[in-house]
Amino acid sequence: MATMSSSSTTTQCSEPSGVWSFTTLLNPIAEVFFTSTTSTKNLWLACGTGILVGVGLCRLATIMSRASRRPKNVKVVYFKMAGRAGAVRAALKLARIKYENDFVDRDSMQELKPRLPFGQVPVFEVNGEIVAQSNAFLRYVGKFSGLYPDDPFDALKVDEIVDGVSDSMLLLRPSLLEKNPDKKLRMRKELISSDGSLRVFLQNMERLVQRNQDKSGAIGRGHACGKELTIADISLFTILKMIHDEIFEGIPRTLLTNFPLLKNIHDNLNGLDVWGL
Ligand SMILES: N[C@@H](CCC(=O)N[C@@H](CS)C(=O)NCC(=O)O)C(=O)O
Repeated sequence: MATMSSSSTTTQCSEPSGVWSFTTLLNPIAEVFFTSTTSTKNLWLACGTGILVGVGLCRLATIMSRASRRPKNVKVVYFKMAGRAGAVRAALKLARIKYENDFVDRDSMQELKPRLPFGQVPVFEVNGEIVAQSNAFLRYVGKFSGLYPDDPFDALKVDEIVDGVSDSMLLLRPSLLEKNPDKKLRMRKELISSDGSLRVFLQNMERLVQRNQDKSGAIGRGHACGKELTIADISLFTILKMIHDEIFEGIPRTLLTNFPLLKNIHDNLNGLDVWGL
């Protein structure tokens, strides 16, 4: 009968040949360290400590340099509503960056138009310069508040949601511009019909959030991607809130009950005291 010898135990615990592992990498280093003389060990320790201190100092320098670039005063030029500026205002509040609202109406907008980079609002005044594009500005603010990941892939996943939300706003535009109230309602009904574009957007977003949450392990924690609050949540919240608050006649808040993860994100963020103008 075969007995389990110490050599068979070793064989069982060793890595399969040809497979890279962390221990394969660390073993030669550990071997050198533990067979070294005391003075060599001290050299190793000094090198390790030096590297750690260096990395820490670099990180501190990045944080300080970023802090020194924080805009002192920002102006948000937009209508007196959330719309495409709601997420930016919320992010500015979370980043504790002071801002001022410069409200426009349809008339003043026409006057301003020739001076706006893309002839549209919102625009943002920062350090005396006018900058357009709400998502670009949202990312800029997110970088000062830890709401936008440093890791390029995590940032890409955040952008995927932010830009998706931006597209969904375009779906509402034709019915917003429609003057005839009956036609407006018909258009809204169409948007949320079983294959209507707003419903399909919400279905796709629910599925994406589900995949993101499965991957991050933060299931049901009320975030759109990753484990922390990001500008993806803030951006997504703005459209969910518009639906929840029934600001578009003909689009009822009950629509959200079909999308439990999105509803959870709405409920999770609704308590933040950052949603005003
Ligand atoms: N991509 C731009 C879109 C801005 C946009 O569509 N602005 C609308 C108001 S929400 C506008 O200025 N419309 C007036 C026009 O185009 O003349 C952004 O996100 O900032």
